[in-house]
Amino acid sequence: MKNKFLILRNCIAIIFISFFMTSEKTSAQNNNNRKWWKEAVVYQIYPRSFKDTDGDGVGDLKGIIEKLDYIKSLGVDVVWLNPVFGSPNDDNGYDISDYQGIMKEFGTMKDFDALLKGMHEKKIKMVLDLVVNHSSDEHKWFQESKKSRTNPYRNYYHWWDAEKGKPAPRVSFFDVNGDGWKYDSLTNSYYLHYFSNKQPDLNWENPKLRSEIFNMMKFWFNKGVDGFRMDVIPFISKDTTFPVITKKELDEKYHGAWDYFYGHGPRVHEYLKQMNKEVLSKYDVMTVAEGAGTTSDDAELFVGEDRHELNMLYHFEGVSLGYLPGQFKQMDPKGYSLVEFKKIYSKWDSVFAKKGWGTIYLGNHDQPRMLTRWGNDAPKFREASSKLLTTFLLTMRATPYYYFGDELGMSNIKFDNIEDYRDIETLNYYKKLQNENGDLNYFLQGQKIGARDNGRTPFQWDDSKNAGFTNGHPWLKVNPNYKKLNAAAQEKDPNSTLNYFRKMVRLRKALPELVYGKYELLDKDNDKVYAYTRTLDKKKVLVLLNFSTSRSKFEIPKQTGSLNVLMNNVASLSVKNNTVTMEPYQALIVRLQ
Ligand code: TEU
Repeated sequence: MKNKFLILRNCIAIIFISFFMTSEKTSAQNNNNRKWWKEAVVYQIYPRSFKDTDGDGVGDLKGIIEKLDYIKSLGVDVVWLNPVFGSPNDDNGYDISDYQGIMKEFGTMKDFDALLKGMHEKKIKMVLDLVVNHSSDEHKWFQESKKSRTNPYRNYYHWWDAEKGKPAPRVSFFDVNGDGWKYDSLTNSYYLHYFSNKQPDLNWENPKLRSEIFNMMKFWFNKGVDGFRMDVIPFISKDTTFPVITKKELDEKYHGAWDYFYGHGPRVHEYLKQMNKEVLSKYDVMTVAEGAGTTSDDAELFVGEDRHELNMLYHFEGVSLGYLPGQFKQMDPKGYSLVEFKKIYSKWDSVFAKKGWGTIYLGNHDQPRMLTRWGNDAPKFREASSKLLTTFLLTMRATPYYYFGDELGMSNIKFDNIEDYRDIETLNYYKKLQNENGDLNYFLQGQKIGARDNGRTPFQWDDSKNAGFTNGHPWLKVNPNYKKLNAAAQEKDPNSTLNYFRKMVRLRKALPELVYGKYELLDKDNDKVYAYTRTLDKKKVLVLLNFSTSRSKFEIPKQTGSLNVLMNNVASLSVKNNTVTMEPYQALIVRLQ
């Protein structure tokens, strides 16, 4: 009897141990690839528009400090701040004149240190913006560089001596004439600028410049900063013979796109490897490449673990969908195709399924408000479609980059007049069109959807003057819908978009399958419903998103018992025989057996 009991006990023990070992193995496999920055939800703050405390109409660091409890209440782990460094603000901080100082409108280094400390005390990490493809022309390096051809800083930038003739054309994104070279009579030379002529491109060929940048990065990491988002980082390497690029060559080799040409410089990966070896590998930090000029074919070269370069990359393929080809940010009157949308995000999931890691975003400071662009800002659909987009962002296999104000369902301001715009991109494109006798009206219509300023209007805190953003005159108009649409009102409503975002963040944190699980697209040709599953260790959830203004049916895999619904963005649920009839913009997350 005793023996029998022992055998049974041992058998149970063996079964238990082997079960434990297999489950250990699976979680160990996952553990190997687990990283805090994969599990994080990143909240992007455009400091200029978040909260002003000194009445100059521009947000500041003290304003962010004041709102730390709010940020914490969202449940996010990381805050990415757009550039906070010394800058004359030709391009709102993307033109840096002092990499180790704070922009005077935003405050002082003391404020910065207090902000970093305050965030860390609340267990929120801070990511800064690294803008090193170019500096400001007011940076002391450039001020020196332009003085003479023999100045020690001459080679910090790309100069072309005019006696060699005009340099081969390069396109500038923000230049009034679209010209990427600017002539400087003082030294009878041209300098290169891919963006505005106040943003000269830095010369990464020069090892001294590289070491200045690496030291500057160490300065911030030694302060305790947790990572960098790297502005147009694929553009840093140039063929400095500046060969002629013919239209034919551009079309055949570079998909007809200047940014693709710029993103494929000869030494970019060598530079990033050096940066990794000398700086990044020495700290536990996260890095994300703004992947301008890259495609799914070369993304892995930047972020594959075996490459020792960067952690994550964000692509532009998703946010470019729906614009008419060859035109500047003009929406296709038919809107965007959901089938194409699914194709793009599914393809990018597969890119990072084995190597590297992706990001997901639908809005940022260069984009219009996600609600207007990807959802529906008509009053009837605002709330549901805003929650649906939040559901999408927080259920994909990629680190979500969530743009401040989207949790309220903020929408495009849609200015009628050019005078209301502040963004250099819009203003200079307008001037360019004026010079060319272009159709200004058509352009302004397009900007109501596409302009960057739509995503930069001040945060709507409450219904007091200027939405509680400033006591002064806001640098950019506040969206008049703030009277109803503001954080204070949404705090009080358990069903607000704000509280929905909080719930979604909590759900993502509670279910590892939403972070690491395998992604599978269902019913790919359905042009109304975006459906996918996320599976990890036999745990499976189904995400159903009705991206349309009409009721849509969707057949779900057969379930025993009643449907286990984890999330529903509308009050009702209609299921019959495994067919769900979804309300316009309904989003559901269902646990599958
Ligand atoms: O944006 C890079 C970039 O590719 C932009 O040209 C982008 O395509 C454009 O804004 C879309 O309208 C980065 C920054 O995010 C942006 O704010 C800066 O203006 C730009 O670099 C220059 O630093």
